[in-house]
Amino acid sequence: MTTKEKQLNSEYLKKVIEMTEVKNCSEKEFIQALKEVLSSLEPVILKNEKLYKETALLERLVEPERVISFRVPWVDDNGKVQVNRGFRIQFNGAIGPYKGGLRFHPSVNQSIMKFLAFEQIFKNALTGLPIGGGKGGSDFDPKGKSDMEIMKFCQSFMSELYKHIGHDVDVPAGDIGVGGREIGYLFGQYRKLRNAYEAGVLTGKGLEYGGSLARKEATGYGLMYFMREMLNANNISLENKTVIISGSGNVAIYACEKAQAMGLNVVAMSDSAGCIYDENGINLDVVKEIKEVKRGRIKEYLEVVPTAKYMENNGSTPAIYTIKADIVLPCATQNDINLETAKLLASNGTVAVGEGANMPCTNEAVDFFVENKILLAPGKAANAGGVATSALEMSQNSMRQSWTFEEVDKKLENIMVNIFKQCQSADDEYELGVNYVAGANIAAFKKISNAMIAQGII
Ligand code: NDP
Ligand code: 2IT
Repeated sequence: MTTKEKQLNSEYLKKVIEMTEVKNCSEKEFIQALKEVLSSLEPVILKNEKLYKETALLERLVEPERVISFRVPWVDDNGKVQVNRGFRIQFNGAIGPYKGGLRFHPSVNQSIMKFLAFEQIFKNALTGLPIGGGKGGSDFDPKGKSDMEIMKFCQSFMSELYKHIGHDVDVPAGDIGVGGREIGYLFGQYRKLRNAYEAGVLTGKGLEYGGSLARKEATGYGLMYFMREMLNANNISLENKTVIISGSGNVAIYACEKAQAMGLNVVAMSDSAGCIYDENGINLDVVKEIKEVKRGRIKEYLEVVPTAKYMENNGSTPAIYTIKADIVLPCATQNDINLETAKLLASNGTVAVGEGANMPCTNEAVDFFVENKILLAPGKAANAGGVATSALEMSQNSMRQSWTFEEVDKKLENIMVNIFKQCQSADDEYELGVNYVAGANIAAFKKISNAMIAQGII
């Protein structure tokens, strides 16, 4: 039980949390996300408890509008039939068409899909753009698969998914294991099945066929814009700061690129097997070549930079978090930082943590950071630059125009500055004491709850 749960005064909130735990008892990540959000909403719930109760606002908020699960059969290069499970969770469409990525990873299950879709509702509301919350994916493992196998899988996945999506209905994009290559195959199959060129049905597309400049960079760049705002607001200078970044995928690479452009020294990056430590600063061109071109492992960095060190993961704390750094950017996956790791970071002098990934800190780690005044930029705010730029891609597709890199980047920067302002305002209004996790949840909730109440009991 986290500290926040123990202190709840709202009977309505307590009842809803209990109910959701019973109803979703086998879905631990979903329950974790629900508890983090719901328990932080108490100050706003108490102000209007009667209305929320009468309209069953919270009971409706925690129940997805639709959960779609489907079979994905495909034939591998050896002619063997493989069967995976596909998902699309259309969680909340009050603000706009469902919007959120697709994750291809063997760990994918309904609980992970629902936690991601639930977080996405709040994240998308914070962007200020008209997008509802959704998420999807499959337990398909892209590692070690040939290009042909990836294509066949994507085609089979889309053969079912296409029935449920559309540019005004639900707009998927990438997430772990889904990047430009996969979006290309998915778009091709959608176009063939629909016999129409509906560019806005997917985002993260290639630049040749409706993609937006700066979408690839957006999540990582946006994270650093948010970090800059948060550090400035708390009088912490960016100068001479060292950074470690978990992961070495899309988010991690472009967080590193922007951090370096801001003059920060990024000394470590990782993948699920271990991390590289280069005290002179990571050579990002080498990482890009390994990850974006060769689709290799992070330890191959040492083949080009032999002075760097490689540390393999063993034990409950990923090796990267044993490295001392002022700023820590978890950009890999959920629950990467538990309480023990959070304490280790604190003892190493970390002043700020920026969640590039979705829910990379356990609830106990979140509480520890907040209580110990380590600045925490919550994922649903700090990594919203990706989906925000996806929404900008949808706008460009609707207008049949495209903006320059600088135009999109500037809009992204403004959106991130505005998201930080919303977190700060909620923090001030509810006297949260520098708690941007609660600030983000409250700011997003206000918008979503107003939209849901205005639209009646649906
Ligand atoms: P990628 O697939 O490009 O990269 C994922 C990275 O995380 C890889 O380095 C991968 O290592 C590592 N990783 C994945 N799963 C695990 C695991 N179980 N344990 C340890 N390491 C792991 O994904 P993205 O960069 O797109 O996504 C990273 C995070 O950011 C996710 O939480 C995603 O939900 C979130 N996010 C992504 C956005 C986007 O626009 N792409 C937007 C907002 C959030 P390995 O190769 O060894 O698996
Ligand atoms: O978690 C996320 O916000 C994403 N994976 C991006 C979603 C999107 O629709 O661009």
